[in-house]
Amino acid sequence: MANISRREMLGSAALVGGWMMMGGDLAAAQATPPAGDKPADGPYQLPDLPYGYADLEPHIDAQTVKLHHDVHHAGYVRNANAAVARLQEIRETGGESIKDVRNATLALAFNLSGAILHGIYWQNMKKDGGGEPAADSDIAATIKRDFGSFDAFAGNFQAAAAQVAGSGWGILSYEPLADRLLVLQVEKHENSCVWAVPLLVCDVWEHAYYLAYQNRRSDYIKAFMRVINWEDVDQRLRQARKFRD
Ligand code: MN3
Repeated sequence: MANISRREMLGSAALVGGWMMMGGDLAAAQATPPAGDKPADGPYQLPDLPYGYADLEPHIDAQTVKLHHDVHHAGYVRNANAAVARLQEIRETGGESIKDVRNATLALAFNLSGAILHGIYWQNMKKDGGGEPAADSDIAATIKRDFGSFDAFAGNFQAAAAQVAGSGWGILSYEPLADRLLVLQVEKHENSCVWAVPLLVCDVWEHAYYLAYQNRRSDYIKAFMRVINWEDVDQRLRQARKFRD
C-alpha cells in the first residue's frame, strides 16, 4: 500500500488495546453484517480494494473477494457508522435511551474492529505476493530475531490461524513494550488479549475462504501466505515502532 496514516495506525493500536477492555457477549452487536446497501454516511468509509477482484487468483478467488469486500467489509463500516450515530443520538436524547449505551458500544467495538482489520487484510495482500520479505527489510530481520527463522514464523502463524476456534483471525503483531513480534489468535475480534499493533492479519472467518476451499482452512491459509504484501507489513512495523519514541 502507498501510505499508512498515523491516524490509521493509532486506530489499530486503540483497537487492539480496546479488545482488552470490551468483554461481554455480542448478542446486540451481531456477528454477521447485513448485506446490501452502501455504507451510511459517517466517520468511516469503505476503502477501495488496492487491486482488482481477480488479482489474487488462483489463490483467493474473485467471487470471494467481491463478496468479502463489497458485502461483509461494507457491512462492518456501515454498522460502525450506525453505532456512532446511535451513540450521538443517545447523548442528545438522554432519558431512557441511556440504557442502550452498552448495546451501541458493543456494536461499535465489534463493527469498527471488523472494519479496521479488514482494511489491513486487503492491504496485506497483493497480486504476485507471497514468498519471503526482502532480505534487507526490517520485517525480515525482526522475524529472524524473534522467531529464529522465516520458516519457524510461517509454521507458527499458519498453525495459529488454523487453530482459531470458530471464526477469528491469526495475527502477526508488533508488541512495543518489549519491541517484539508476536503471533496471536483472535476469536472475538473486539475482544483481544494484548496491547499490540496488528501488522499482518489472516481472516479465518468462513466467508474468507469457504466458496473455494470449503472446510480446508489450512489450504486457504497456505494460499494467503502466497499473496502477502511484505512491503506493506514492513511499513507497518516501521510505523508501529515510532510509538516507542
Ligand atoms: Mn472477513
